[in-house]
Amino acid sequence: MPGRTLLAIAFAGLLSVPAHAATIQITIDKLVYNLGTVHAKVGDTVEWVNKDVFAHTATARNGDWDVTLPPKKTVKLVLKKAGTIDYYCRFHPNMKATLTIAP
Ligand SMILES: [Cu+2]
Repeated sequence: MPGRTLLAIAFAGLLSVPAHAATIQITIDKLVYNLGTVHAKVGDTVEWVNKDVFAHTATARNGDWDVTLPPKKTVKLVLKKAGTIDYYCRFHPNMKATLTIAP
């Protein structure tokens, strides 16, 4: 019977990874991130949709990532590290938001 138990654990592990990963969409319209605070988990994907006609960035204050968002484009980032990340736009420092990433 131990063989069967091991198999069950392995199978559950395979299933749990994709089932928990989510894609979170954050839209930028008229110099504003539409979601101020977003709760995510390690492994989730954040997708920034830039609806403006100029470029923005999503720049983590702690230096973990710096994503450039060209005009009218969507850019994805897979979250790899847990933490509370305040981020902003390097071109428009008034644009600010927070991502809390659970392990
Ligand atoms: Cu900007």
